[in-house]
Amino acid sequence: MIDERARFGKIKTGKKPGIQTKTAEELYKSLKEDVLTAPKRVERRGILPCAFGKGGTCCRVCNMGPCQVVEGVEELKGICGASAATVTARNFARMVAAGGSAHSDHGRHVAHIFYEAVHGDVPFEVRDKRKLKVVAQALGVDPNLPEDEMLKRMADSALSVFSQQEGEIILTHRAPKPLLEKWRKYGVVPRGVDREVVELTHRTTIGVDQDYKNILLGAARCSLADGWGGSMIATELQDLLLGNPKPIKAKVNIGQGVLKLDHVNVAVHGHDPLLADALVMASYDPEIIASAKKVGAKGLTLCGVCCTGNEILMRKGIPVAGSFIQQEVVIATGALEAVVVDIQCIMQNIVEIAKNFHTAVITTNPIAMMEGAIHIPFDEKRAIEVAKEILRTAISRFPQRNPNKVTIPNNSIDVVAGFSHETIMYILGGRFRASYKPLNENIINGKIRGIAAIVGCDNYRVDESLQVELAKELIANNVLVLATGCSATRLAMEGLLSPESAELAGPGLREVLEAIGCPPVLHMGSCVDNSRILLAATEIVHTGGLGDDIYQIPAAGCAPQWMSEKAVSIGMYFVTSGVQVVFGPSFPTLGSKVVTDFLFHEIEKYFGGSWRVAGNANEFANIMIDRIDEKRRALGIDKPKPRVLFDMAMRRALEEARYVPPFHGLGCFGPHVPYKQETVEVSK
Ligand code: BF8
Repeated sequence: MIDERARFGKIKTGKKPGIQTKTAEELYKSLKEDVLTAPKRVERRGILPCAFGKGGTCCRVCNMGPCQVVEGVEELKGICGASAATVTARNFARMVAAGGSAHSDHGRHVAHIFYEAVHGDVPFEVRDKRKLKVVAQALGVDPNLPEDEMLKRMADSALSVFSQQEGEIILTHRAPKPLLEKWRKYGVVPRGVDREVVELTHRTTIGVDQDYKNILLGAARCSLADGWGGSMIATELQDLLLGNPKPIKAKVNIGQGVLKLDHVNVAVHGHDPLLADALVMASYDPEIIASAKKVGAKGLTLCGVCCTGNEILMRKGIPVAGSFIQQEVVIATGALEAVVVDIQCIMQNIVEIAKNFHTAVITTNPIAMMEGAIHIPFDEKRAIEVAKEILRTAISRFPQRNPNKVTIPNNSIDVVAGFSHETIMYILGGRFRASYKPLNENIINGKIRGIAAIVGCDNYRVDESLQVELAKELIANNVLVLATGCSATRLAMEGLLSPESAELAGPGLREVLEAIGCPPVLHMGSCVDNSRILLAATEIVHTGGLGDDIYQIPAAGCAPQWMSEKAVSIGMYFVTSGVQVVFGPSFPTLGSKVVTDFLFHEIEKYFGGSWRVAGNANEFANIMIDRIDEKRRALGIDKPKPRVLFDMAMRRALEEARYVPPFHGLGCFGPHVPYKQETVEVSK
């Protein structure tokens, strides 16, 4: 049995599955005993999910099954003779296809709006002119064309990437040359994501591709169409339309100021920042503010949940009330007039929770509707009008709010978010020599041991302190942490996104961070924004001194609480781009040693990256720091650094001492002026 499987056997799914932060425990109490919440459902179902489903060996692609397959037992192959390796590879590939399609359908939507914006059909315009030429070049458009012409060609190019039938999608040419050559050698340079997803879904149906390696290489190709295609287009065009994030001070977690007792409170939840942006614009409208006042409120307050939250936090400084596992508890405050949802990660149960209060659940996308919700379709041509209609619906609920049912704990915390890959250049290089050179230099001289990305979801079945313990252990060992998605929100709630938490860093990292007033965990955005990390890694390679390919950088990535198929696609495009990715506490192919061996070991010979699984913070940290050290050795920059070993007492101390730092501003950046509720109040 391979080591990872042995380790999996010992993995616990969490000390107290379903029990979350004090905020959540407190707020769930406001619900009647018989209301079923997600944590209660975890408790009532028991801890362990089906082992066949979990390990990837349940085949349900035809109606002779479902077949539960056991590796190495001839009688327990599928009825059709499918081996555990084939079944597991198929299931894994289908997760990649589904996850990649979610990011990329989002990206296509953004590309459509970009197209309409440059043709003057929607009330959005290109706000980030500085980035424009870079993205034009990346899309194969001459940046010296007159701006109008350039924009139109960019819009055509971006849209055509999705449906490209043959040849290499142009954005893959941003990757370091040696990496692109490897992709070419193994035939995984992607065509458009539409083709890759359809092909991968086809080849994993009954009786098509039955060679597990071939299926997994197909998954690699599909994942690249997401990371270097659909997701990258989403990020780049959102930056052009909404502005490239820069460090911004804001609040995270449920608390006064995030939700306001005397305001109409509206949460935006999902992944589409364009809808959220329209809501922000509409919230300034004097007519909307007057309507709120008419029903007895002092104003209107917006907050975010999940990745929509991350997007508006990064660009507007609008607070994030919660991550994925807090979507129910935000409603359980009783203080929300509406939760406005778009696509992805919206739990059906929120409608049931909302029924206990006056809260309206408003769906906005025709592909993501919910029984029991109000549907107000977001037509981007009438973006502001629709946004106002949504806000008016929320306002109309305010008089129904029951003050006795409202609990707003005071748990919000100040954070600094908004670290795009371009911003990192300015932060580390300073305004006058914007470059990754200082970052590379500090990695080479050993002050920064390496870089770790903590990305992806949180999960009701996993002890939520895992990410936090891991981040603290990494930064104590001089590893700079990049975070996206709900992981970033979780780390934010623990104070790790403040410059003052540099105190928790090892001496080398701390010295670098304190010189520039930078937090030890850099919030790089939502899940599609993991493409920023690909570009940051590429920039590090191009800057020099750390090898000529991504796999050589002293870096590792992880998703310690992954739950969505999107995380599998993200992990796969990082592995195929040369990064070691650690998932936990489970991995979806552990039912097949053959497939797991390929993904954990053999694939490294192809692309330089590989998968791992870990069960607790210490295992994650060990794997990631070992990888970083191995890369330092290979580069010949492995000056010995004492390793801080965390014993149980230190771990307990970390858990007990929730770090709530004072906030002193943003070092060299000074406070960036955030959009906030204050703005709403000003326009009385
Ligand atoms: O795309 S991190 S729970 S919200 S899937 Fe979902 Fe996971 Fe959160 Fe954003 Ni990403």
